[in-house]
Amino acid sequence: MTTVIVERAGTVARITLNRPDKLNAFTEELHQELFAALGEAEAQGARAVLLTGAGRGFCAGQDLNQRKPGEVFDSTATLKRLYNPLIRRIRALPMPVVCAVNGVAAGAGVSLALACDVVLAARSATFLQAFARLGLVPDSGATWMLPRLIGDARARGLALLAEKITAEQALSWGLIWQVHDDDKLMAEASALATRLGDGPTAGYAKIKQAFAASADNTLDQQLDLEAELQGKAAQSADFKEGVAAFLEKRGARFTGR
Ligand code: T3D
Repeated sequence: MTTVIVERAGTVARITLNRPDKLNAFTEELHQELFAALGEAEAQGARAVLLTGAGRGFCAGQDLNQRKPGEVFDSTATLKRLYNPLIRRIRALPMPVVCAVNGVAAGAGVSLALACDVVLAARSATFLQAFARLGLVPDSGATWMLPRLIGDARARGLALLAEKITAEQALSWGLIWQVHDDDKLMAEASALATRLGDGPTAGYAKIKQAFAASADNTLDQQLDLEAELQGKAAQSADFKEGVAAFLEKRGARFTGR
């Protein structure tokens, strides 16, 4: 792989987008390699994924060198073939996915970050719904995720005005989980990913399943789903360990099963 770096640290698969000179903008190759890296992480039993970008940017969305005026391309086909499967793949991963937004995230780069479960950002990072600057529509899930995370008014403002917001603003609006000083971001993100990677993996998968379903469910349906998932979680080795650790006043040693 050249546009993506995959490293394993204990239970965590760290995936770094690696086109720093172009702020890690998406090419076909980067799409293919990122998709493959996520599959590899799951196949090799990683219990958490940490996604970040090399250099000063996180991801600047579609590489616009491949959208030059006069060139033939089909954006609907590209979204259906590359972007949408990527967002679905991340959402469907059973293990927690931590995103460390190390610099600017623009266009589908924002959607990529927001598809992850826990998003941390460097204090200097920015978020830009760049689409309207180009006459495009926010994509890769942006029009679904943004109103749910920050409300309709802010989502529409970001999409229509295409103004950059800072990491602090993203945090105060509820778009992301935490902001860290630039030089601390990766240490904080790695520690968080390791904590999740050493956690009750099967239980986390059920938590993700419950949240995924909640967007379309009524409260009644969600109550039923929670009861069903809890029944399974309560049969797990990790629940037994969690209770034993509590009663013995020690830290739990989860195996993920
Ligand atoms: O057809 C379809 O596939 C539809 C799907 C669309 C999905 C999308 O994501 S559409 C949105 C595409 N992205 C953008 O519109 C963002 C474009 N980039 C920017 O607006 C700015 O670069 C940033 C705000 C992200 C960062 O600005 P700044 O000043 O910090 O950096 P810069 O100087 O503009 O960029 C640094 C380099 O990265 C520069 O290359 P150079 O001149 O040094 O060789 C720049 O051209 C390159 N770069 C940044 N973004 C892209 C890019 N190259 C290609 N594509 C990019 N998206």
